[in-house]
Amino acid sequence: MSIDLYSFNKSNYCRAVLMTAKHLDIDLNVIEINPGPEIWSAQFLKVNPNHNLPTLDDKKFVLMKSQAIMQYLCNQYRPDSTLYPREPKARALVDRWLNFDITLMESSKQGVLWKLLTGADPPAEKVLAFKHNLKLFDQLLGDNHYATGAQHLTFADLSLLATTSILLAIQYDLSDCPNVERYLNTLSQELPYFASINLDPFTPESTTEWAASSQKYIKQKMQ
Ligand SMILES: N[C@@H](CCC(=O)N[C@@H](CS)C(=O)NCC(=O)O)C(=O)O
Repeated sequence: MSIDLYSFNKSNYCRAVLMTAKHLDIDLNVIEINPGPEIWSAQFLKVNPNHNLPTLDDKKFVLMKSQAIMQYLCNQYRPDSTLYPREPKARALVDRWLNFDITLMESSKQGVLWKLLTGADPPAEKVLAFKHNLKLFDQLLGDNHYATGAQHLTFADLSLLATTSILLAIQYDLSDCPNVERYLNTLSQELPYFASINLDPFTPESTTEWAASSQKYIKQKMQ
């Protein structure tokens, strides 16, 4: 029996899980779902009444929330992987970055992706909040090759890369954040699965299609 992942290829949360599975060499049966009306189908609601993506179904063990899924895949199938180190301080640094990434992603959604997802300009204070968080990311990252400062990749990197790679896809000006720019450029070259998971889903045509369907869905929900 396969491990099913209900996923949407443009979602940062889903891309973080997909990179984790690739890195850990775990085979997933990916079921692509559009987070519009499709997530309200009776079939999907039966699997996840909370109707969000990613959702993992490992032989009837159903799990949502990307970070929990990443941790589960590692703990269950590759407990010795350095992606989620066991040593408490090393693990705490990963967990701290994962928490920081939630803030970064939320502010990116409201300050950068807003226009694309809703068709409306984001409020100025949301744009400022995103810029502030990105700058903070730049400062916290410093010269580190990997986010935690360890000599190896961790979940923190996969989550942060999934969040910030959208900035590469939309050619966001990163000149104010040289550490983030270097980090993204270096790791996007280093990780063999990076481009296919994080960049390929954002062709101009499919991004336009995504924006149109998201804006239509949001309009319908607000009526
Ligand atoms: N914190 C959650 C966020 C998941 C999330 O917001 N997923 C979006 C797709 S990017 C979704 O499914 N939205 C539709 C919905 O929640 O109804 C995670 O880490 O998995």
